[in-house]
Amino acid sequence: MHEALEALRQEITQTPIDSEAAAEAFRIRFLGQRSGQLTHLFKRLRELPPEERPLLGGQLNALKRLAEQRLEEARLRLRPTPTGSAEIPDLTLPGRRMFTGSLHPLTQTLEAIVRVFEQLGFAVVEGPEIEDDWHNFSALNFPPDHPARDMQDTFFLHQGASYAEAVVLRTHTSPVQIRVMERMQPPIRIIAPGRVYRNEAVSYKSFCLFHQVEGLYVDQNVSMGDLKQTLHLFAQALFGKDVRMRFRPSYFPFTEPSAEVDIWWPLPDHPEGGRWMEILGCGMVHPNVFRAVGIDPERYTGYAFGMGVERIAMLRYGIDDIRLFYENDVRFLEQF
Ligand code: 2NL
Repeated sequence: MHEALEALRQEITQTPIDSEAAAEAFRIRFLGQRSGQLTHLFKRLRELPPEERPLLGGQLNALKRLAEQRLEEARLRLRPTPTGSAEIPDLTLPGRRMFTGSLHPLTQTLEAIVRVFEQLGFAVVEGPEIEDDWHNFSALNFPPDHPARDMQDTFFLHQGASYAEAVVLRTHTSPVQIRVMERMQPPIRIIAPGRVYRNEAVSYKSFCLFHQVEGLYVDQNVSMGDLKQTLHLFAQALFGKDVRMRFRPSYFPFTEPSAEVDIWWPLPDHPEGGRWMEILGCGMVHPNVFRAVGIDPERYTGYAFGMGVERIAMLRYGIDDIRLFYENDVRFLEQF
């Protein structure tokens, strides 16, 4: 027994424990409840004469403690040490800047436009991007042979036997306003922001989709003067108090009279110090549009306007190619 204990002591001290797996093998080999060598010897104690038991029992317990200590030491040694936890951080280093995204320049511009009209009392309305001929064209006084009704200019989802059966991707957000006028009587004061589609040759100045904000104000005694003052307040809010503005006569099927609005855009390098830039189209709502939606054109008048969000964003930020808005190149986007 004595030699057996001494041999075991040697084994316990000399068995290398250099991994988690080795530690577990060590535990099973010496301390395992079923076949551990120490457990085995403890069982054999009972076979000895009673007077020898205390001495050998004490020695066995000492060996058991030795095995347990080696195991504990190995586990502490093998435990993965949390890296750097003991190092004192350099508190004088500048902080790392958190990466934050930003809103797309078109979203920022659209929201800036919408905010101005909300402050002027306009309600924001949205509607479907797939429209029927009535809401996109006919109710807006487009003649049956208007070029916008051509495959060349509009994306058709369904053509039908006659133009009136067409289903299209909306070419402007006017149909949203038609839908509002069909449902309610004046006073109506709304803006309709959203995405629109036109089948154009893609280039730096036109894309197959873009964004619009249209506005509509219908009540008794709404005048062209109201329109000019409202649009002037809008231009001041977006381009500054000193903005210069001019109205040029124009034509749209759905307004009469119609105008296009320019603002003076100062350019230091330009021989004339700047140039007039078109920012929107507008006019007094055509009586045929009122008739189409069931509003009495003898009783009510109204103005309407429409602007391209891309156009205004390009002016605002000095962007020279409309396609940049849709490429989602981070090197472009992170500048806003
Ligand atoms: C432009 C010009 C315009 C309108 C849009 C409109 C809507 C209804 C009735 C009458 Cl429901 N008019 N909208 C009027 C004039 C101009 O847009 O250059 N858009 C990008």
